[in-house]
Amino acid sequence: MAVLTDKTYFNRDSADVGASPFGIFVNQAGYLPRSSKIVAIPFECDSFEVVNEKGEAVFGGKTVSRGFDKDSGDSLRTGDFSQLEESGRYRISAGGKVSAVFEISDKAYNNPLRDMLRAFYFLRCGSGLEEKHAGVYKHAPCHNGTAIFWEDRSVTAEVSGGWHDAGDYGRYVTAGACALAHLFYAHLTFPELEKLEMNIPESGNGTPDILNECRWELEWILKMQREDGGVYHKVTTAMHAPFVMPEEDNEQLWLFAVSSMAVADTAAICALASRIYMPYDKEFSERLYNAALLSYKWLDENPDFVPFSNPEGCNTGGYGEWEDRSNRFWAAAEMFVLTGNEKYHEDFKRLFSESFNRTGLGYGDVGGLASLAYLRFAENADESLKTILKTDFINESKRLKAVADESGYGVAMSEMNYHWGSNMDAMKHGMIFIIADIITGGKEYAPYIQRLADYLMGYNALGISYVTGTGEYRCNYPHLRPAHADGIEECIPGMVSGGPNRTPNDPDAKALVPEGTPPMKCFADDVGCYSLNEITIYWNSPAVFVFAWLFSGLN
Ligand code: 9MR
Ligand code: ZN
Repeated sequence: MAVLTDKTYFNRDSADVGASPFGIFVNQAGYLPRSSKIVAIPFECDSFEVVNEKGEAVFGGKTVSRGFDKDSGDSLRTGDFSQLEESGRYRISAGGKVSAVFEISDKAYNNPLRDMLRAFYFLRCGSGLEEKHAGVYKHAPCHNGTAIFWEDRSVTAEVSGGWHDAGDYGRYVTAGACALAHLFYAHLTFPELEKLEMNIPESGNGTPDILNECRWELEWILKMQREDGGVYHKVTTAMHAPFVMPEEDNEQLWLFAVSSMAVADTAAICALASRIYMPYDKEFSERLYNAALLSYKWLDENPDFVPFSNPEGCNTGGYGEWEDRSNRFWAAAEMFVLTGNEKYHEDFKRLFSESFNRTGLGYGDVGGLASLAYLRFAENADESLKTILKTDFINESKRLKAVADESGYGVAMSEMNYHWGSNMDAMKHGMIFIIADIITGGKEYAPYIQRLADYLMGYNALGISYVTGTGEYRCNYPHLRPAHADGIEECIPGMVSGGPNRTPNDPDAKALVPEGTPPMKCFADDVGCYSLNEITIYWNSPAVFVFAWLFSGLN
């Protein structure tokens, strides 16, 4: 389990899965001096101490009983050490147990955030990774062969580039657009991010590195667009590759059918990107603008939902959706913001009350991205619609706050959030709180955002940091092909694991997680468990957004 024990894919010891060597749980990435700081103690104990590196107790406090916490299955106590603001490295000790080491520092989140952004670089497809940027994780170019259209084998295209989606080597347009949107809105919301130098091939070219990295994905999305504005839903091999390095996955690449989600998301992300890259590269911005127009034209000409599901003979990711209204809503919003053209405004208004979630921020539920665009960046917006959208985010935040207040850990996660990719929900909830605070100009949700960030980094029922490379006790065996195939014990850093899933969906997870395990503990740091411990670009991206908020010191 994690990096502290000797466990590999082929030498699995189920007995230690989930067992932290620490009995007390904190955010192992650490805390900013002035942030709210809470420790979780899952046993009876009245008081706790914070101990510095010399072993001196520098702070003491009483614990508070949180009663029985049903999501963790523990009788829980918490201790508040927010008043300790002095920079340093500490552990917490209580009842004869200790926590992992953590730091209090103005820079606590710099490295974790940089790692989570650099994770996208490590997922780059096509170019290969050079040692000067990737260090020991360097690898040769991959997936550069010509792709054939599954439905008409006389059609071929060169679609190299982009990011590997996840633990697999597929590249999927809607997933990519969602991750890009989180990163772009982080860039627009937290200008401090520009200061993060990422050591990627483009570093130092005058464009912020976050935008340099995003361009790698955008250039690929542009290649996925056909001349008629239609966009292939994905490019993958027919079947998932075995656990080999990307350059060893040499099976034929296939382009799969156009879906209206992929087209709408392309229009939306290209419109958003067009205005973002304008100050840095006018020519690129214009290409994006034209691509957005072209895909929007396709949407106009194809008003019906064009779903996607895998054809027979293909088992890679589906990313099917039940509707495309939220995608079209997002496209209309971004096009209106970009152009100010009333045509798009009319489309936005027409879609406004269709049945989808106007605060959704996931790959299959992008209405919240549209709302964000309209609320924050539309000129000549309709004030009454803005009021409704503000209320949507505020109401959702109130609902999530109530959920957090019910939870022993104070995290805005309810039982139903512990599904495949639960850490995305945790980070999306953080985004909702941040957006609510921004639009109201308040700081009401700061402690709730902090708690979710804490949760990701070790303040949880397993005491594990779900981010590779961060924390003394952390995920190290995610379901990520190169991380296994490279033979290097320490995982590529900055990868956000999917997290606990109360209904494990893969055979290894079913074998490792006993039935009846409380939701927050339905996890194993095991490379086989793709429904617990995979990584994806769109789980990293909302984490970047939340940690960018912390990094910017807005808490
Ligand atoms: O993230 C997706 C999750 O919400 C779904 O429940 C799951 C099953 O359909 O698929 C996940 O997406 C996977 C994708 O299909 C292929 N690449 C890896 C993704 C993460 O597991
Ligand atoms: Zn590749």
